[in-house]
Amino acid sequence: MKTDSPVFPFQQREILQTALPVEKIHDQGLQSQGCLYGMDRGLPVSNASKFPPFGPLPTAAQLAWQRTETNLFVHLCVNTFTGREWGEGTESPSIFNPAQLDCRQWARQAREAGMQIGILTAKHHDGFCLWPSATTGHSVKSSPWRGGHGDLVREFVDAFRAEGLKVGLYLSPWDRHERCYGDSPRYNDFYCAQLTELLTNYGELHEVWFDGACGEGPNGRKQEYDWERFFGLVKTLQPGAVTFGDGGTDVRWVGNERGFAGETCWAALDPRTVRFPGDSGICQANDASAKEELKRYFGNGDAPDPAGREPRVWRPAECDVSIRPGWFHHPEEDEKVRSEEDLVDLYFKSVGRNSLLLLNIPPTKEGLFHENDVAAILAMRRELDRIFARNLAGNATARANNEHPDHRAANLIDGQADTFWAAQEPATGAMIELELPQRERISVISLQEPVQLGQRIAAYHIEVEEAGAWRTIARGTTIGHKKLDRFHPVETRRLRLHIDKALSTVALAAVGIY
Ligand code: FUL
Repeated sequence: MKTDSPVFPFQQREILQTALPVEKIHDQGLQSQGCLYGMDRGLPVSNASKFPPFGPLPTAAQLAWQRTETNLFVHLCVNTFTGREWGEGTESPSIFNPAQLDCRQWARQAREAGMQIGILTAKHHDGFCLWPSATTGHSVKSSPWRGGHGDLVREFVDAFRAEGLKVGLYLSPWDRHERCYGDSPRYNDFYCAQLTELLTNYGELHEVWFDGACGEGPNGRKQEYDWERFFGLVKTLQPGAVTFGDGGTDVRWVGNERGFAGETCWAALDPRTVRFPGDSGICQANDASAKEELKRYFGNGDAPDPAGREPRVWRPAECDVSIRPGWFHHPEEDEKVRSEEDLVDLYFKSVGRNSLLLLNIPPTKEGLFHENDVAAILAMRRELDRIFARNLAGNATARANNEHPDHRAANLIDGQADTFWAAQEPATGAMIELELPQRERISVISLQEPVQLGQRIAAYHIEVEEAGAWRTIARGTTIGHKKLDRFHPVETRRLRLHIDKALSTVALAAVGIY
């Protein structure tokens, strides 16, 4: 696969060309939300001044977000009571009554499963609001739940924070209930008023999720979203939150809802591919193959251009996926919950491919997580804890064939996320040898780049010594925040990591051996 240039053939790129020219995006300062070059950004970097960053860099919020690794999505709305996946917008609020709702149950299970951010659908496409919004009567205040005095967003954020978790909110731009939808300026005002309520009344948010889905047919109401205004509101009112949208601005969709990133996964993206921040181009790409191409592209991202000619922004991929076939709870799917093995596999294909796993668990009509879902996430966590229980690299010695005097190979195994090994400039290839005190059986290797200085590794392979000979056990392309390689267990004492290609001087933060 081509990884050093955009994966689009030129003509398809033309179709998806930006409505706002890229210079305009720069002028409007939007690019600076995700891709400043420079070190003065509050990022944790040791000896930063002595080692040059490369390409676009994460903001502090993007870096903190990526380090959360596994997060929880919660889909609840009128669909939970109608059995649908997309509501029509005509549902009566009187059907919404999750009588035993207990957000503390969700939060406790999420914490036990190792999740760090909980994201709730405050409003899905049907327009029903889980908080008593002043903008509409189509909300919990018109429902029998808590006698019409409830605020589910409030209960959610309080419960998650009480369990030590962070929170995020999803507010669907597509609204099938609201009558002014399609009257673009009016609906944009309406949407911004809802967004402002969520951004100002519920304390600190860590992620705001803008869903790109829109099922309006050819005769539907055509709404022109004011994305710039939406993203601007978040930046002003919740500067510590990342914004998720198909193409960004801070976090991009991975291009599928099956929970995996591309094997090659750059955190960077060419901002011209998305017509403007928040717009995937998918709605506009009417040719099916162009849509598929775009989705694949989101899984891979774009390599930074060492010559600096191609514009790139830092927009790591998020893998959103449901634990069941649907996003909402349907009792007939209670036996179709993903298995522990499947969830662990998703972890390796999302977190283990420089992405992040956002796993959806839909509460039942009663307002509780179903026991099958709870059992599955707890089993997943137990298995991950078992796999990663002991990092054998902690007792190893590390030697590199090329070592920067300030960034020694020993930094790879010191257990510190912010220290790193680097080669003497300008080496774009290098080799590290790790020696364990005795032979060990191993089946997983974890690699991490110091992404606060950019993402640069493009190809590597790992060898183990067996009976005096070296055998390749894994090969990969990108690493980024984290790359996990799983292989048939081998017994060895010595391993070699060859960085075969990097776009700038090689640097690596950590090696884990399990
Ligand atoms: C999609 C939506 O249409 C689904 O209902 C769900 O919310 C998923 C996370 O995003 O675009």
